Amino acid sequence: MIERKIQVFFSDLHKIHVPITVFINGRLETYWEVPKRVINILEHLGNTNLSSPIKVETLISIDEITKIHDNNMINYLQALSKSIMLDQEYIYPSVFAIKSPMSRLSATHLEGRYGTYCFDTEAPIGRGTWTSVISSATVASVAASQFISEQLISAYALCRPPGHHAGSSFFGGYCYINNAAIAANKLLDLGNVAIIDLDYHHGNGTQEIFWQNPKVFFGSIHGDPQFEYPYYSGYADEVGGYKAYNTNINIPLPRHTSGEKYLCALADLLQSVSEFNPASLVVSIGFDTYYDDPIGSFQLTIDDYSRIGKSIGQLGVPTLFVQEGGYKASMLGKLCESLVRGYLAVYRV
Ligand code: Q9C
Ligand code: ZN
Repeated sequence: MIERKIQVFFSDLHKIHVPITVFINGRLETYWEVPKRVINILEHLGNTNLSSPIKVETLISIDEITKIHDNNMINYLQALSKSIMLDQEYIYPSVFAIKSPMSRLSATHLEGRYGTYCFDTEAPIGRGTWTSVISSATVASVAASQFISEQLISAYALCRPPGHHAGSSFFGGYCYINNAAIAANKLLDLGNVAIIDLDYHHGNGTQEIFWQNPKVFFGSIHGDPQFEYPYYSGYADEVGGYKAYNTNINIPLPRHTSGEKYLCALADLLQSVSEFNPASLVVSIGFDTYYDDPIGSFQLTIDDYSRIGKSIGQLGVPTLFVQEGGYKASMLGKLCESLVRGYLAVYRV
Protein backbone atom coordinates (compact mmCIF):
# COMPACT_ATOMS: atom_id res chain seq x y z
CA MET A 1 0.00 0.00 0.00
CA ILE A 2 1.27 3.46 -0.82
CA GLU A 3 0.41 6.33 1.49
CA ARG A 4 -0.03 9.43 -0.63
CA LYS A 5 0.01 12.07 2.07
CA ILE A 6 2.45 13.26 4.67
CA GLN A 7 1.48 14.62 8.07
CA VAL A 8 2.93 18.13 8.36
CA PHE A 9 3.14 19.98 11.70
CA PHE A 10 3.75 23.72 12.13
CA SER A 11 3.23 26.65 14.50
CA ASP A 12 2.55 30.31 13.72
CA LEU A 13 4.71 31.50 16.62
CA HIS A 14 7.89 31.31 14.52
CA LYS A 15 6.83 34.66 13.02
CA ILE A 16 7.82 36.65 16.09
CA HIS A 17 11.51 35.75 15.68
CA VAL A 18 12.67 38.13 12.95
CA PRO A 19 16.31 39.21 13.04
CA ILE A 20 17.06 41.47 10.06
CA THR A 21 20.84 41.70 9.87
CA VAL A 22 24.01 39.89 10.85
CA PHE A 23 27.53 41.30 11.09
CA ILE A 24 30.03 39.36 8.95
CA ASN A 25 33.54 40.46 8.01
CA GLY A 26 32.91 44.01 9.10
CA ARG A 27 29.71 44.31 7.12
CA LEU A 28 26.05 44.20 7.97
CA GLU A 29 24.54 41.41 5.89
CA THR A 30 21.08 39.93 5.39
CA TYR A 31 19.83 37.52 8.00
CA TRP A 32 18.63 34.69 5.76
CA GLU A 33 16.73 32.69 8.33
CA VAL A 34 13.38 34.45 7.82
CA PRO A 35 9.65 33.71 8.43
CA LYS A 36 9.03 33.53 4.69
CA ARG A 37 10.87 30.19 4.64
CA VAL A 38 8.10 28.41 6.51
CA ILE A 39 5.32 30.54 5.04
CA ASN A 40 6.43 29.60 1.52
CA ILE A 41 6.45 25.87 2.28
CA LEU A 42 2.99 25.98 3.89
CA GLU A 43 1.52 28.04 1.06
CA HIS A 44 2.98 25.76 -1.53
CA LEU A 45 1.89 22.53 0.14
CA GLY A 46 -1.58 24.06 0.46
CA ASN A 47 -1.78 24.06 -3.32
CA THR A 48 -0.94 20.36 -3.55
CA ASN A 49 -2.78 17.25 -2.39
CA LEU A 50 0.24 16.19 -0.31
CA SER A 51 -0.82 17.29 3.14
CA SER A 52 -3.36 18.93 5.41
CA PRO A 53 -0.93 20.61 7.80
CA ILE A 54 -1.70 20.50 11.52
CA LYS A 55 -1.24 23.70 13.49
CA VAL A 56 0.39 23.11 16.87
CA GLU A 57 -0.96 25.53 19.48
CA THR A 58 0.52 24.18 22.71
CA LEU A 59 4.02 24.70 24.13
CA ILE A 60 6.08 21.94 25.73
CA SER A 61 7.43 22.41 29.24
CA ILE A 62 11.01 23.27 30.10
CA ASP A 63 11.39 19.74 31.50
CA GLU A 64 11.00 18.34 27.99
CA ILE A 65 13.79 20.59 26.72
CA THR A 66 16.19 19.82 29.56
CA LYS A 67 16.11 16.11 28.64
CA ILE A 68 18.41 17.26 25.84
CA HIS A 69 19.89 20.59 26.95
CA ASP A 70 21.71 21.93 29.99
CA ASN A 71 19.10 23.60 32.13
CA ASN A 72 21.35 26.57 32.90
CA MET A 73 21.56 27.30 29.18
CA ILE A 74 17.81 27.02 28.72
CA ASN A 75 17.02 29.23 31.72
CA TYR A 76 19.55 31.68 30.41
CA LEU A 77 18.05 31.77 26.89
CA GLN A 78 14.61 32.37 28.31
CA ALA A 79 15.77 35.04 30.76
CA LEU A 80 17.80 36.92 28.15
CA SER A 81 15.00 36.90 25.58
CA LYS A 82 12.40 37.98 28.13
CA SER A 83 14.65 40.79 29.39
CA ILE A 84 14.53 42.50 26.00
CA MET A 85 12.02 45.31 25.69
CA LEU A 86 9.27 45.24 23.08
CA ASP A 87 10.75 48.10 21.07
CA GLN A 88 14.36 46.96 21.46
CA GLU A 89 16.46 45.63 18.57
CA TYR A 90 18.03 42.17 18.45
CA ILE A 91 21.14 41.70 20.53
CA TYR A 92 24.32 39.86 19.43
CA PRO A 93 27.21 38.47 21.43
CA SER A 94 30.66 39.85 20.80
CA VAL A 95 32.67 38.36 23.66
CA PHE A 96 33.07 34.58 23.84
CA ALA A 97 34.21 32.64 26.88
CA ILE A 98 37.31 30.71 25.89
CA LYS A 99 38.13 27.40 27.54
CA SER A 100 40.48 28.68 30.18
CA PRO A 101 40.49 28.24 33.95
CA MET A 102 40.29 32.02 34.11
CA SER A 103 36.98 32.29 32.25
CA ARG A 104 34.40 33.53 34.72
CA LEU A 105 31.50 31.52 33.32
CA SER A 106 29.35 32.68 36.20
CA ALA A 107 29.36 36.35 35.12
CA THR A 108 26.07 37.80 36.26
CA HIS A 109 25.40 40.53 33.71
CA LEU A 110 22.80 38.94 31.43
CA GLU A 111 24.11 40.28 28.12
CA GLY A 112 27.69 39.83 29.28
CA ARG A 113 27.06 36.11 29.65
CA TYR A 114 25.82 35.68 26.04
CA GLY A 115 29.17 34.22 24.96
CA THR A 116 29.09 31.48 27.61
CA TYR A 117 26.80 29.30 25.51
CA CYS A 118 26.68 30.96 22.11
CA PHE A 119 29.59 30.02 19.86
CA ASP A 120 29.15 32.55 17.04
CA THR A 121 27.50 35.87 16.17
CA GLU A 122 24.68 34.35 14.11
CA ALA A 123 22.09 33.52 16.75
CA PRO A 124 20.70 36.92 17.73
CA ILE A 125 18.14 37.20 20.48
CA GLY A 126 15.08 39.42 20.60
CA ARG A 127 11.94 39.65 22.67
CA GLY A 128 10.12 37.04 20.56
CA THR A 129 13.03 34.61 20.22
CA TRP A 130 12.26 32.48 23.26
CA THR A 131 8.62 31.90 22.31
CA SER A 132 9.55 31.05 18.71
CA VAL A 133 12.31 28.71 19.77
CA ILE A 134 10.11 26.78 22.18
CA SER A 135 7.30 26.63 19.60
CA SER A 136 9.78 25.15 17.13
CA ALA A 137 10.83 22.48 19.64
CA THR A 138 7.15 21.84 20.33
CA VAL A 139 6.45 21.23 16.65
CA ALA A 140 9.17 18.55 16.62
CA SER A 141 7.97 17.03 19.88
CA VAL A 142 4.30 16.88 18.87
CA ALA A 143 5.24 15.43 15.48
CA ALA A 144 7.25 12.68 17.20
CA SER A 145 4.43 11.92 19.66
CA GLN A 146 1.82 11.59 16.92
CA PHE A 147 4.24 9.63 14.81
CA ILE A 148 4.37 7.09 17.63
CA SER A 149 0.71 7.10 18.65
CA GLU A 150 -0.64 6.96 15.09
CA GLN A 151 2.06 4.68 13.71
CA LEU A 152 2.75 7.03 10.84
CA ILE A 153 5.16 6.07 8.07
CA SER A 154 6.10 9.69 7.56
CA ALA A 155 5.71 13.10 9.14
CA TYR A 156 7.23 16.53 8.59
CA ALA A 157 8.04 18.93 11.43
CA LEU A 158 8.15 22.37 9.85
CA CYS A 159 10.42 23.84 12.51
CA ARG A 160 11.68 27.39 12.65
CA PRO A 161 14.14 28.44 13.94
CA PRO A 162 16.22 25.41 12.95
CA GLY A 163 18.11 23.39 15.57
CA HIS A 164 21.00 21.21 14.40
CA HIS A 165 23.80 23.61 15.46
CA ALA A 166 22.52 23.60 19.06
CA GLY A 167 24.26 21.11 21.35
CA SER A 168 23.63 20.11 24.95
CA SER A 169 25.15 23.35 26.24
CA PHE A 170 25.91 25.51 23.21
CA PHE A 171 23.98 27.28 20.46
CA GLY A 172 24.70 29.27 17.29
CA GLY A 173 24.25 29.29 13.51
CA TYR A 174 20.55 30.37 13.53
CA CYS A 175 19.84 27.55 16.05
CA TYR A 176 18.93 27.67 19.76
CA ILE A 177 17.30 24.36 20.71
CA ASN A 178 17.90 21.09 18.87
CA ASN A 179 14.48 20.15 17.48
CA ALA A 180 15.68 16.96 15.75
CA ALA A 181 17.29 15.75 18.98
CA ILE A 182 14.07 16.32 20.91
CA ALA A 183 12.16 14.31 18.32
CA ALA A 184 14.76 11.52 18.15
CA ASN A 185 14.81 11.21 21.92
CA LYS A 186 11.04 10.60 21.89
CA LEU A 187 11.27 8.14 19.02
CA LEU A 188 13.56 5.96 21.15
CA ASP A 189 10.28 4.57 22.54
CA LEU A 190 10.00 2.63 19.27
CA GLY A 191 13.58 1.32 19.41
CA ASN A 192 16.91 2.53 18.04
CA VAL A 193 16.82 5.75 16.00
CA ALA A 194 18.95 6.86 13.07
CA ILE A 195 19.33 10.55 12.29
CA ILE A 196 20.63 11.63 8.92
CA ASP A 197 21.49 15.28 8.53
CA LEU A 198 21.22 16.55 4.96
CA ASP A 199 21.57 20.25 5.67
CA TYR A 200 24.47 21.88 3.80
CA HIS A 201 26.22 22.51 7.14
CA HIS A 202 27.49 19.86 9.54
CA GLY A 203 25.01 19.13 12.36
CA ASN A 204 27.55 19.76 15.10
CA GLY A 205 24.90 20.08 17.81
CA THR A 206 23.12 16.82 17.03
CA GLN A 207 26.43 14.98 16.75
CA GLU A 208 27.52 16.23 20.16
CA ILE A 209 24.20 15.36 21.84
CA PHE A 210 24.27 11.69 20.76
CA TRP A 211 28.06 11.25 20.69
CA GLN A 212 28.04 8.68 23.50
CA ASN A 213 24.62 7.15 22.77
CA PRO A 214 24.78 3.74 21.06
CA LYS A 215 21.00 3.75 20.49
CA VAL A 216 21.15 6.77 18.20
CA PHE A 217 23.05 6.68 14.93
CA PHE A 218 24.05 10.06 13.48
CA GLY A 219 25.21 10.54 9.89
CA SER A 220 25.76 13.83 8.09
CA ILE A 221 26.62 14.92 4.54
CA HIS A 222 27.83 18.52 4.30
CA GLY A 223 30.29 21.08 2.99
CA ASP A 224 33.78 20.07 4.15
CA PRO A 225 34.58 21.90 7.42
CA GLN A 226 38.04 22.52 5.99
CA PHE A 227 36.40 25.39 4.12
CA GLU A 228 32.86 25.60 5.45
CA TYR A 229 30.99 26.55 8.60
CA PRO A 230 31.06 25.27 11.39
CA TYR A 231 34.80 24.57 10.77
CA TYR A 232 35.44 22.87 14.14
CA SER A 233 33.59 19.62 13.47
CA GLY A 234 32.21 17.46 10.69
CA TYR A 235 35.42 15.67 9.68
CA ALA A 236 35.32 12.06 8.50
CA ASP A 237 37.38 10.77 11.41
CA GLU A 238 34.64 11.67 13.93
CA VAL A 239 33.09 8.23 14.45
CA GLY A 240 31.44 8.43 17.89
CA GLY A 241 32.47 8.35 21.55
CA TYR A 242 33.90 5.24 23.22
CA LYS A 243 30.43 4.15 24.38
CA ALA A 244 28.99 4.51 20.89
CA TYR A 245 31.90 3.75 18.65
CA ASN A 246 31.05 3.71 14.92
CA THR A 247 27.54 5.11 15.36
CA ASN A 248 28.62 8.47 13.90
CA ILE A 249 29.46 9.09 10.26
CA ASN A 250 30.48 12.30 8.55
CA ILE A 251 30.76 12.66 4.80
CA PRO A 252 32.34 16.03 4.02
CA LEU A 253 32.08 17.04 0.36
CA PRO A 254 33.92 19.65 -1.71
CA ARG A 255 32.59 23.00 -2.91
CA HIS A 256 30.26 22.86 -5.92
CA THR A 257 29.31 19.20 -5.34
CA SER A 258 26.83 18.03 -8.01
CA GLY A 259 23.56 16.21 -7.42
CA GLU A 260 25.09 13.04 -8.84
CA LYS A 261 28.02 13.05 -6.39
CA TYR A 262 25.68 13.95 -3.58
CA LEU A 263 23.40 11.00 -4.29
CA CYS A 264 26.40 8.63 -4.28
CA ALA A 265 27.35 9.91 -0.82
CA LEU A 266 23.73 9.49 0.30
CA ALA A 267 23.67 5.88 -0.96
CA ASP A 268 26.77 5.16 1.17
CA LEU A 269 25.23 6.79 4.19
CA LEU A 270 21.93 4.92 3.78
CA GLN A 271 23.84 1.64 3.56
CA SER A 272 25.21 2.34 7.04
CA VAL A 273 21.74 3.30 8.29
CA SER A 274 20.42 0.02 7.00
CA GLU A 275 23.13 -1.92 8.84
CA PHE A 276 22.23 -0.07 12.04
CA ASN A 277 18.67 -1.35 11.52
CA PRO A 278 16.78 1.48 13.27
CA ALA A 279 13.08 1.39 14.20
CA SER A 280 12.69 4.94 12.92
CA LEU A 281 14.57 7.57 10.97
CA VAL A 282 14.86 11.31 11.57
CA VAL A 283 15.95 13.37 8.57
CA SER A 284 17.33 16.79 9.42
CA ILE A 285 16.49 18.31 6.08
CA GLY A 286 18.18 21.46 4.80
CA PHE A 287 17.53 22.89 1.36
CA ASP A 288 20.70 24.98 1.51
CA THR A 289 22.26 22.32 -0.77
CA TYR A 290 20.18 23.83 -3.62
CA TYR A 291 22.29 25.37 -6.41
CA ASP A 292 20.69 28.79 -6.02
CA ASP A 293 20.90 28.95 -2.23
CA PRO A 294 22.43 32.26 -1.10
CA ILE A 295 24.87 30.67 1.39
CA GLY A 296 25.51 27.08 0.23
CA SER A 297 27.87 26.05 -2.60
CA PHE A 298 26.42 22.70 -3.72
CA GLN A 299 24.68 22.28 -7.07
CA LEU A 300 21.51 20.30 -6.36
CA THR A 301 18.45 20.81 -8.57
CA ILE A 302 14.72 20.44 -7.82
CA ASP A 303 14.72 16.91 -9.22
CA ASP A 304 17.61 15.89 -7.01
CA TYR A 305 15.36 16.34 -3.96
CA SER A 306 12.92 13.85 -5.35
CA ARG A 307 15.82 11.43 -5.88
CA ILE A 308 16.86 12.03 -2.27
CA GLY A 309 13.28 11.32 -1.17
CA LYS A 310 13.23 8.09 -3.17
CA SER A 311 16.54 6.88 -1.76
CA ILE A 312 15.25 7.49 1.76
CA GLY A 313 11.86 5.91 1.03
CA GLN A 314 13.49 2.78 -0.33
CA LEU A 315 14.92 2.07 3.12
CA GLY A 316 11.39 1.27 4.28
CA VAL A 317 11.97 2.84 7.70
CA PRO A 318 9.24 5.18 9.08
CA THR A 319 10.65 8.68 8.67
CA LEU A 320 10.22 11.99 10.46
CA PHE A 321 11.56 14.96 8.50
CA VAL A 322 12.67 17.93 10.61
CA GLN A 323 13.23 21.28 8.88
CA GLU A 324 16.71 22.77 9.27
CA GLY A 325 18.20 25.28 6.78
CA GLY A 326 17.50 26.37 3.19
CA TYR A 327 17.54 30.06 2.36
CA LYS A 328 16.21 30.51 -1.16
CA ALA A 329 12.87 31.21 0.49
CA SER A 330 10.80 31.53 -2.68
CA MET A 331 11.86 28.02 -3.79
CA LEU A 332 11.50 26.09 -0.55
CA GLY A 333 7.92 24.97 -1.20
CA LYS A 334 8.89 23.43 -4.53
CA LEU A 335 11.97 21.74 -3.08
CA CYS A 336 9.96 20.36 -0.18
CA GLU A 337 7.27 19.06 -2.52
CA SER A 338 9.88 17.35 -4.68
CA LEU A 339 11.44 15.63 -1.67
CA VAL A 340 8.12 14.47 -0.26
CA ARG A 341 6.80 13.22 -3.61
CA GLY A 342 9.96 11.19 -4.07
CA TYR A 343 9.65 9.67 -0.62
CA LEU A 344 5.93 8.82 -0.92
CA ALA A 345 6.34 7.38 -4.40
CA VAL A 346 8.48 4.49 -3.24
CA TYR A 347 7.74 3.84 0.43
CA ARG A 348 6.00 0.47 0.87
CA VAL A 349 4.50 -0.61 4.19
N1 Q9C B 1 28.11 34.19 4.72
C1 Q9C B 1 21.72 26.46 9.21
O1 Q9C B 1 21.71 26.24 8.01
N2 Q9C B 1 27.07 31.26 8.45
N3 Q9C B 1 22.60 27.32 9.76
C2 Q9C B 1 26.64 31.84 7.23
C3 Q9C B 1 27.16 33.29 5.31
C4 Q9C B 1 26.06 30.65 9.28
C5 Q9C B 1 23.58 27.98 8.95
C6 Q9C B 1 27.64 32.78 6.65
C7 Q9C B 1 25.58 29.33 8.79
C8 Q9C B 1 24.57 28.73 9.72
C9 Q9C B 1 20.73 25.83 10.11
ZN1 ZN C 1 22.61 24.86 6.88
